[in-house]
Amino acid sequence: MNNESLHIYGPLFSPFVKTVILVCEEKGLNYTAGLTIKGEEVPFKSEQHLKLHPAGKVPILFHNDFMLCETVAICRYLDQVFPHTPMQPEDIYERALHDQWCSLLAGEFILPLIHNYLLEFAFPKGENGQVRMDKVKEAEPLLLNTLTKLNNELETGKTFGQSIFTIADALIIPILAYLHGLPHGAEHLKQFSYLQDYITKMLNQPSCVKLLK
Ligand SMILES: N[C@@H](CCC(=O)N[C@@H](CS)C(=O)NCC(=O)O)C(=O)O
Repeated sequence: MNNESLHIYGPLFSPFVKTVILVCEEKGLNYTAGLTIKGEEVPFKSEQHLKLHPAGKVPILFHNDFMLCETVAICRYLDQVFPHTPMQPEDIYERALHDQWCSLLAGEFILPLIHNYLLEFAFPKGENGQVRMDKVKEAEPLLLNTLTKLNNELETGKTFGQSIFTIADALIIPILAYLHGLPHGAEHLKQFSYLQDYITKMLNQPSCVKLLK
């Protein structure tokens, strides 16, 4: 991709931005990332940002003159345009199930974990910047429910952590790495042996070592 330009708009701490970066890393692409567009700062939720994403979210991909929103759409696009190092199964049924899990992760599982649990640790809103443990407690049932579902899916051995590192892996590992790095989250993860093994395996993947460790 000699004269091509590939830029990911969004803050580097965002798990969804990290997903797109992992895809670029896996494919060995040259890319830039951050809250800039064409070298100019564009603040999160600024008028300019809100004009670009219909729901005012990140990431947004800029590939030459083409712009694309929504993490899963971006990852599929990158996998199609840069097909070396494929990140989706070839078999039609396996691919359909992979698509299903990408939708489930992006639409159902990741956001509740961020909004109800992780954001309280990342940006504590209690007195003197303390984590509000009552809010954390409230979020725990949903956290445990989500982790149980992921652990059960891992037990089937069909979806995540297969012979190729997939878009589904790139979607879930940033959020699991955040949880794993948080003493409170790591404690919960101890009950889920398949998830623990999966996290250990994924965090040894070179792109994850570079971005998530
Ligand atoms: N549906 C979006 C979700 C992305 C998302 O929620 N990103 C967060 C940052 S991690 C965001 O932009 N939050 C701002 C907001 O919810 O208004 C996608 O899959 O790309």
